Amino acid sequence: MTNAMPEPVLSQEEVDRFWRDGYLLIRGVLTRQQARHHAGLILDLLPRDLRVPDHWEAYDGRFKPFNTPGNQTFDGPEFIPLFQNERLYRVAAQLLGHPRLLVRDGSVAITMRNDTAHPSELSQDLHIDPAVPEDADEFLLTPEEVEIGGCYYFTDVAPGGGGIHVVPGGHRIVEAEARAVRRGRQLHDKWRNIPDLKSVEVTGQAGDFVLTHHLMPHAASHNRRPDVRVAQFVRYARDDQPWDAGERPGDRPAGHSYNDLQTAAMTPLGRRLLGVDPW
Ligand SMILES: O=C(O)CCC(=O)C(=O)O
Ligand SMILES: [Fe+2]
Repeated sequence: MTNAMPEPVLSQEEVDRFWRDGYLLIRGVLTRQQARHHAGLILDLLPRDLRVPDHWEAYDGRFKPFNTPGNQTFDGPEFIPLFQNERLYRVAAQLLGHPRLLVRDGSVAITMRNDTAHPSELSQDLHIDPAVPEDADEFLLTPEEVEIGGCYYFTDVAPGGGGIHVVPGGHRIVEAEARAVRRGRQLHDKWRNIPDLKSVEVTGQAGDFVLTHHLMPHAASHNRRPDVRVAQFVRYARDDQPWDAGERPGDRPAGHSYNDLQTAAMTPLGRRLLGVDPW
């Protein structure tokens, strides 16, 4: 493996659209068959007797399985392919203009039909999950700080089907607001509750990936349809990300903690993205 930029995937129009809107749907990152396989793995986490474990989150028909209490990352061997998808890596490298990336998160969500008469279609407050730790007072707003996150859809997500909501151009609104004040990272309850923005639902098909800028306000929505929505979240950071992927440099123990079954599932690219091998 070299450290050269991988072959670009997106057209210039798509690159421009991502930076303008702050999000972009990438179609067919997985085949429908691969998507169905991963939907099945995630649905199988839900116990047959529907006894939802205490350490999972469950709000408004949206179940967030936790791997172990406090740990929402699913990175067993069967999930490793989702972290090392070649096309998604190339897209993230192209957008970040940087070939040496690290991948993280790997949390999953199951959104079932929910007929609640809630006045908003959103089942969460609009928020961001930025690379910058919550106790930092300022965003750096440098290119190195930018992360690209988003979610795989493993099921078809039709309108009203619990698709993620985003605010077109919202990442630029967040940046401008944060620049205008001191302690910009601390606005709106650390950006966990962003008021007064109009969001749109991102629909898609099984195997698509919704890319989002890390300053993009977003939220989960109610699923009004019979079909379940199954998704997984991953994020790409440059290897010179100043916050060490959401933590302060040095907060994380050196080296990796993957076992042999996990590393056996990793490609050479995956080993670098997951921090097993150096870039
Ligand atoms: O499930 C979704 O569509 C979005 C979830 C989300 O943004 C979160 O849990 O932080
Ligand atoms: Fe989020």
